[in-house]
Amino acid sequence: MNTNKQTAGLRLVVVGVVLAVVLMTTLFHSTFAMDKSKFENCDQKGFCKRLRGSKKSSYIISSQKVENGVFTATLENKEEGSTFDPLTLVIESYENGIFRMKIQEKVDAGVTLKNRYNVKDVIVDSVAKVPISESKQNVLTNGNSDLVLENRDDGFKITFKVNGEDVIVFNEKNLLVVENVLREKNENYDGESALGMDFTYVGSTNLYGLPERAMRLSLPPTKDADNNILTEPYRLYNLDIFEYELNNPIGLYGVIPLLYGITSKSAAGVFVLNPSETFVDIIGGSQYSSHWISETGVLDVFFLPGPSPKSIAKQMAYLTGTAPLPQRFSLGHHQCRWNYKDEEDVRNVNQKFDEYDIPYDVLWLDIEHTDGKKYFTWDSHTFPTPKRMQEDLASKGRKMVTISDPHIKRENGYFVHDEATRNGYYVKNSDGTADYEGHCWPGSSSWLDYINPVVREYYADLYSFSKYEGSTENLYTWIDMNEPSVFSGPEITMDKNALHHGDLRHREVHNMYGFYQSVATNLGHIKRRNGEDRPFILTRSLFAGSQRYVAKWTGDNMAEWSHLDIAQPMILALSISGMPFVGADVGGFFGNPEEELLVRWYQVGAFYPFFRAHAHIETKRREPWLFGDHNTQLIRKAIARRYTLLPLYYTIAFESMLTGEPYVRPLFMEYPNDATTFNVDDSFLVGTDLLVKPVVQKGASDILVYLPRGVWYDYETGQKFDAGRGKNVSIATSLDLSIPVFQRGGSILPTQQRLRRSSQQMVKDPFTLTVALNRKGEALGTLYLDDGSTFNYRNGDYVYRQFSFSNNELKAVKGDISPLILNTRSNTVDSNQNRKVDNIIERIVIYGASKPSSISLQYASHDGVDLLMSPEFTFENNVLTIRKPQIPITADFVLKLN
Ligand code: NBV
Repeated sequence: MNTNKQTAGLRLVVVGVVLAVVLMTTLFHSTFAMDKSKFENCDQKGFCKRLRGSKKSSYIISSQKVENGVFTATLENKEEGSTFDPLTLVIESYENGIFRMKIQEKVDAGVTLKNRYNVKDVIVDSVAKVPISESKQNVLTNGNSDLVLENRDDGFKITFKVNGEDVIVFNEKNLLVVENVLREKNENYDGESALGMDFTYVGSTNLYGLPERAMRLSLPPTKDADNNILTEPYRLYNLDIFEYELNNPIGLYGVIPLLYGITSKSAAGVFVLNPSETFVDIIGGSQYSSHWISETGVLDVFFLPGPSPKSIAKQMAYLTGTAPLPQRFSLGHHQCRWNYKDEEDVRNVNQKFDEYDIPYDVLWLDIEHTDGKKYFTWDSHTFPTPKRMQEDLASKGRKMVTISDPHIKRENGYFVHDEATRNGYYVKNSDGTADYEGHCWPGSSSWLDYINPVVREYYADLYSFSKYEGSTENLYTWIDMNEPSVFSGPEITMDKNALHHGDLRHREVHNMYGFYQSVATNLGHIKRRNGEDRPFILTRSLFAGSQRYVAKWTGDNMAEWSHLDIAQPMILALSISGMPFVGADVGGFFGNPEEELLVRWYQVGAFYPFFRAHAHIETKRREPWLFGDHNTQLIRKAIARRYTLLPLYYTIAFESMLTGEPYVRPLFMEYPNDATTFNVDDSFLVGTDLLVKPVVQKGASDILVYLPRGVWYDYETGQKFDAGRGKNVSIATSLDLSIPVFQRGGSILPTQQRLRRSSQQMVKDPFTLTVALNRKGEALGTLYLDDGSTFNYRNGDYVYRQFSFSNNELKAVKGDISPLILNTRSNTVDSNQNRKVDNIIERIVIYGASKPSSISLQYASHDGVDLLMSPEFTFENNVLTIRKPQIPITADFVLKLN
């Protein structure tokens, strides 16, 4: 009886516990969901609804002429009684076969027009125009690519031709619309001047670009070939979406309006210079097309000829600039959390990294470090001695980053608010009578109007050491919430009618608000030390061109396997669109990662260009030593791997500044003729030479990796994989084995193998070269070195080495940067390198060589004496290791395998 009662009681308890767990899990999950009711879709936006429907035009080209290398024409509407007004079409051209097309209302059409906003500051000054000529009737050429103009019965089309092949057709579907303020007005009218247009990507069913969203890299159609709606269109509108959902075409924090298509023969795309809210449909079928709908602005399109995905990246960089060489420390490992509570917390965390022998470079402070969310101040209770704290970090070669959001607390006596109010530096409300006000972290807030260059100067000066009290030269900046995020605003952002400098409505510049905060913050960092060192700034929002000023991360992801998985395509989409310095929160921002997930995230995060662990304030602490010894060791190993590769990352970043190629890239960028790579976005290449395959599945014991054509070597063991013309290989994996990483046969990688506390302590360390031979027994590689922080490289204060292996000889010579330079007008690097360094090469590892009988090494010593020696070597498991050759890194040498 008694036992029965007990069992019944126990059962009740068990049921209770189960119910509680179920309830908690549901609750937990229900807090983990994007609130879709907060965001509008295309149908709820008048302009999108109007243009996404069947609104078609039938323009034809008339009165065309080429004058002074510029093409102009009128687009006349063929249909009688239609609401479409005549338009002006202007086409010009730039170097590299780029065409630029602008379509606007014809000003002599007898219509009163509001001036449309012409974007500034995105296209760099160093671009150069190339005159257009008419090679045949209706064929415009710039010498590199052509535009063929054609009037058909139902309207005109323009075909972009590269190497004689059609690649993109503009207006094939007659979706060109330039709304006119007078004609379009009706009671549902919410915009003033919407734009619509279509592009067909000839022969392509793989379209890429349009960051930022949590999607696969190859963008799926949003409509089918018959124009049936499949999903919402892709949305290009900077938004702070709380707990964003995966595979939702809605846009996240940043926008780069680039969309290109590839086939196994070509790549070609369009870059649409428009910062207003834009929707893009991708229409499926045997070849995809895109339909662009912008709320306002100028119809301003750049046609990018490719012909390869890499050349598209270069053409974007040619137009919008490359990312400058970052501070070396910023390529190290960053430790962040919302929030490190106080100075003692910072001290402890910093110390623990040393105790556990885990390198890191930067400790980050989130919003709680401020006095009541007033940026440029410190909470005097928790952070009473910020300078001392930074100096303490600096004594170990480390830096600090503080956050600085764009909302300014409306509190009298707060100097930023007082000055901004007094000087009229805030964005204004819709009738321009008062400062725009909204709710954000500090409570009632206003937003600095970065669109105004005067405000940018003002904001830049806030970063001066005298204005930003408690800051030192070891302090750098994180700008968040700059979409801008406005808790009380429509769709959690700023009212579209808010007024900016120059009488601009917020709707006209929305997607550039974060861009301009980036410009101003960057300027502040340059100014505070009179240009002595390079800025380091991380942003959440961006627009095309932001790469010139900031690094970028993918915002508030979740501690879930699916988010670990999507991080790769998100990073790649930004990388191929011009923003190379990117990363995702390692560990996942929301929620508590299980141990396996955390370890897996570190293992791949260590290969992201920007490598930072971060976590939400309500999560459990998750510094690397909190998960048991074994996991700590695994995380440590992952981080250490990044540090050994720092010379490679730094070299890639330097080369990227000159070439415009991204730091990490999808396989198709290096293997564009291999169509299998088009849908591979779950692995990536670091530069051209390391293939990284993240493990994003719990409990995985083996994993399929696609190796493109050629020979690859397991980066750790040197095990050789002949991929023939490209093939899948199955690789054993476990947490202990880490994730698969392969070195490309044909490459030479510079590394530093000694584990230090931070990047600064590695400066004098010797190098290891890892040579991986291709089928011909050849390999190439480079190494860039400088002081890590200043702009002195511009005057030649750097070392750039080139290594090559062929005919059983490894040679080192001075590297030549001239073939890398994308645009000589924007190049600031002196090609005469003159830096003196004492580092040596302490080891050379060769994958793919056979065992030599002896090795000879020849080089000139510092004082010019010719040295000849026979370094020691071992040959084990097909890996040849040359021990202690001790060659000065700047010496030209020849190492011969006999
Ligand atoms: O400043 C707090 C957080 C920050 O930790 C995160 O990285 C940002 O993306 N911030 C967003 C604001 C609130 C997020 C819920």
